[in-house]
Amino acid sequence: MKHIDAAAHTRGESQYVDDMPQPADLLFAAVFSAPVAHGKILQLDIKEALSMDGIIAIYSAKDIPGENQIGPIIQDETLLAEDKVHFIGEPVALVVAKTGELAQKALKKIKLEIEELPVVTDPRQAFANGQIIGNSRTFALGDIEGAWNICDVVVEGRCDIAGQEHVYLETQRARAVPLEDRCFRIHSSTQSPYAVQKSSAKILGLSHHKIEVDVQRLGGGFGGKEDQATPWACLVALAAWHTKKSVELVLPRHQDMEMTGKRHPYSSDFKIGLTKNGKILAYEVKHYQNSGATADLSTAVMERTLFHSTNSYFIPNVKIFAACCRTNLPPNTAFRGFGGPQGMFVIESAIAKAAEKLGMSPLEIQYKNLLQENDVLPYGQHVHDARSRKTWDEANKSYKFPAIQKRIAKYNETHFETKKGLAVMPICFGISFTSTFLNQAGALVHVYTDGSVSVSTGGIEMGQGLNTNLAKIAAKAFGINQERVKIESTNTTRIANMSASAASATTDLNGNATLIAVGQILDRLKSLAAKELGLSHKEKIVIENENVLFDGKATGWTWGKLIQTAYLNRVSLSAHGFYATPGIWFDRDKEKGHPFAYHVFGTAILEVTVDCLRGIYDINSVKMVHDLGRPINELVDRGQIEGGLAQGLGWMTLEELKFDEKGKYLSNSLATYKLPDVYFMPDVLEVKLLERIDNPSGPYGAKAVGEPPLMYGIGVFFAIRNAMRAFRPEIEFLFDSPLTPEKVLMQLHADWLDDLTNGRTVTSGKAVKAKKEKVEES
Ligand code: MTE
Ligand code: LUZ
Ligand code: MOS
Repeated sequence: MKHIDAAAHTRGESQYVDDMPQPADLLFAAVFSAPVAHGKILQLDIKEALSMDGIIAIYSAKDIPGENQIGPIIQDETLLAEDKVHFIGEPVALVVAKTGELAQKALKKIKLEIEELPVVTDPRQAFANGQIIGNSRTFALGDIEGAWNICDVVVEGRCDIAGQEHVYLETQRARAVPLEDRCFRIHSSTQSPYAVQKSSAKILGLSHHKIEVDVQRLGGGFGGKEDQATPWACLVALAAWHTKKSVELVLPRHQDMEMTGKRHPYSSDFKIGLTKNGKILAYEVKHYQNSGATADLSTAVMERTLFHSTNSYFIPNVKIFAACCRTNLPPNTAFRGFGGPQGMFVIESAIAKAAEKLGMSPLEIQYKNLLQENDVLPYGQHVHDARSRKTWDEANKSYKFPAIQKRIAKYNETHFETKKGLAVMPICFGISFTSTFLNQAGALVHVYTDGSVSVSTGGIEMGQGLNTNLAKIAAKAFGINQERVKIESTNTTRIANMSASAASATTDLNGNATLIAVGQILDRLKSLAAKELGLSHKEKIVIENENVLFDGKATGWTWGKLIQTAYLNRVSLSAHGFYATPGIWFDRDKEKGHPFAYHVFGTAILEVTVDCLRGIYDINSVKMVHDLGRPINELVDRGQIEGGLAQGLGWMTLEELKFDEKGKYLSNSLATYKLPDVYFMPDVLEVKLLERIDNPSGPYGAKAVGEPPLMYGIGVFFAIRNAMRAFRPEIEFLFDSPLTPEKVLMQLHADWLDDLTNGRTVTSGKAVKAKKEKVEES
């Protein structure tokens, strides 16, 4: 089965917020935001802007009728700035005009007088200043202090990990429509309709039931709309409240990039201790998360960093510290992996450095320490059905790691300017929201008298294929053709109090809720059929291919007949299903528990070629064995694996966020922020699925797929680094991402450049030349 939206997307017929027919009264908004990263607001002057033709109104904090507060976890975020601004791009005022162009024009005429305050952009400096959001946290296992003494080698280092733009194709946007009795309907490009409902109700001082949020689909979210779709929806709601007209806001790309948060950059210190055979005995890490100016989801993101700091490895003595550090940057937010990738990057760096010290292949250390059945993770959960080794062994069997290593060694002996590098990247990602209460979902299923089916859930289609999965789940559960099933928009009047579509758990949660709703209807239908057909064992009735069977034999009833009969007998053909993931919990006082329903495992092997004189590189191949359980729709899942990988590769290599020391964002367009394109993708991409084993937690045995494959991309950093080491083994390269071609070049030739700029004889240049001659000789 194809992605359910494939045809409509291809024809450009799929509707997004601003494609819906425009109401006659529609007005357009634009956001005026802070021009400096930290300061006191002295005066906001809107007179000139307000006098322009076509400008209807300009609103600021004082125009908010309810509470000016949209913080999702910690109440530290205003919708519109009050007396201070905390990052460049912080919303200060909202212009409402007859057209979007006019609204944008008016922004330039607004004057904001500000007394500037000191700006902090570095998380370590923020930490030193005591600018911490929430509490710092520590996960611990075993006896770390005792363990250092029994290690043969101890290695320390530092990582600096960059953030990442979401670059959803559809920028942030929302439309608010006033309804009777001071109610509002909001169309929002959000992963979390209930977050939008709650916050806009608070802003307007209304109860939740006065706000209806409807979401057809998103042109991508990637976490960037888990929480940060909310302000734009609140702003149009505010404008609709005042004007009593429909109002739409669409952020132009550069404003979207300036005003919204990104993946969190981290700066981390690690210390790792091993036996001389490569068994890891101790690991200590300190993570300084660059949270940006407000809490947003930072504390939850940091929590997932804690959970994934040992990736796929069992380490008996562990201490993991993390803190959210408040800086004057846009508030960073959810991004595919949600803090997990940062934690995993650091342990992989530690292993890489330890391997160099031990003169051992990192693969040897990785493999020796992979999780085994029933190993305990630092947060107290034992892994069950640990497929780390299984995916590694399967990948090794299919792709033959030793043969690749040998071929690469040979290549590097016989090539001077270009070097090849290899890395293996195992992943282990926990599935469930780490805040246990969020793991709940509802589904509302109607069967109409013609036998067609309507399914509503709290899940959001953001391109990931949720609706394709849900349609298949509902059709399979009913035993009917999939064409009969329609997946409705996500609407807060049909499904209440939904969690965000996030944490890769959307199909798990909403698919299970759908199965529960379908099960209720089926149960009623089977009781009726048993009665009408005079059959005593209703549990022997099944519906298959739209036919009602008893004990495997045809009854003569079709799906159509069954539904007609049910209707005439006044049997309810609607049901609401509710699902809450069983068996999960976490105790934040003890920092122990069982937070995840299960883990997703996999192993990828990545090969690159680096041009060591120019710094540029090619990704030759990525080959992996990934565990999908029993996929609902393999094609959709393969799309998620490839897309996630692409995003991970981009994060590690090309995508470089640039802020100056005053907190000004310099890479605010797609001309200055480089994304991977189809040419950048590996020449060879092989995805093998681990043999299909049911996952008891997933609908029909499926495993979540959305986020984990991104983390294979981390391997490309270490593959490039290995190639660099083949060229200059004497240099200790930094664990500083992204490893852009510029950084490759500068690190490979840093000493040479240093000699040049200081007027010294270029000694390293001579060394390189001598090496070239030697290789050519051989
Ligand atoms: N795939 C597409 N095409 N678009 C997206 O926005 N978001 C990712 C992932 N894959 C995303 C995507 C993120 S961050 C998550 S958490 C999951 O999809 C969410 O959907 P799921 O829970 O159904 O996997
Ligand atoms: N959001 C959240 C997430 O609130 N909790 C999580 O654990 C999570 N994990 C991944 C992505 N979003
Ligand atoms: Mo994804 S970061 O859970 O939206």
